[in-house]
Amino acid sequence: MISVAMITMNEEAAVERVIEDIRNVLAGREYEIVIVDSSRDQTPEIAGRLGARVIRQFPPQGYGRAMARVLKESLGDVVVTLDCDGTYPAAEIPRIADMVLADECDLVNASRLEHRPPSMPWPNYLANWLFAVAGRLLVGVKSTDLHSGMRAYSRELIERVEVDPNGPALPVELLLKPAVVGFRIREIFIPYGERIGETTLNRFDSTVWTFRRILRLAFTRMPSLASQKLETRN
Ligand SMILES: Nc1nc2c(ncn2[C@@H]2O[C@H](COP(=O)(O)OP(=O)(O)OP(=O)(O)O)[C@@H](O)[C@H]2O)c(=O)[nH]1
Ligand SMILES: [Mg+2]
Repeated sequence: MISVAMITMNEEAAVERVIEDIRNVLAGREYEIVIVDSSRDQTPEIAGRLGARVIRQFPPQGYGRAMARVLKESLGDVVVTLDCDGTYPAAEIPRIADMVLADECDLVNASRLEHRPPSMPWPNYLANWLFAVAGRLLVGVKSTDLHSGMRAYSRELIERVEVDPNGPALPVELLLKPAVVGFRIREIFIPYGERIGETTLNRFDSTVWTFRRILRLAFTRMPSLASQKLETRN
């Protein structure tokens, strides 16, 4: 089964379109849509009416705690995440889910940064570029987009990799940490659209936390997946 996992905070202008796109593209497949919602508006009611399983997290506890929760609540063999704001192409969900289901890899990162998307302001683009270079030089992971919100994760990865849900920039850790311990990462390029509704991104906090997470991974020794598996067998 495919889980499509989203977190939402006041996305009532976008949620209906996003869920309908997901339902259309996954028609005929076995799937669930799981949402952790921290909205004050009608987002949870609309999502529930359209068949999503909605878990309320209120008052809001931040992106990281909501994302960590929705990953834990998802039941699928593969879990696909995307923002609920119309920026990510639902049409790519089957492709990245199938890459994991076919065991081609454990994580697919859908990168927005083959070129600068017109919808991404220059400062964000340059910051993302800098983060990618830092990830490459400091952690040794070759990715063009550490902050993509569109990923497919295998069930095994979600169950084995522990992340720190406190603070912004969790997508950075959700990509780099699995790579460091030895999970197989693949990257594809996707188009990135204009956002419907208001952003929650705080550029300053996000930048500080991106580097904090990169440096933590660069300077902490982590047991590899192979040795962890050996330990569980012994
Ligand atoms: N449940 C919950 N969802 C959140 C919280 N903060 C953000 N979100 C959701 O997380 C997703 C990503 O947030 P965005 O505001 O799109 O941030 P972004 O993608 O970095 O910024 P944009 O490029 O402007 O889209 C959206 O679906 C938000 O509704 C939170 O504290 N709780
Ligand atoms: Mg977004």
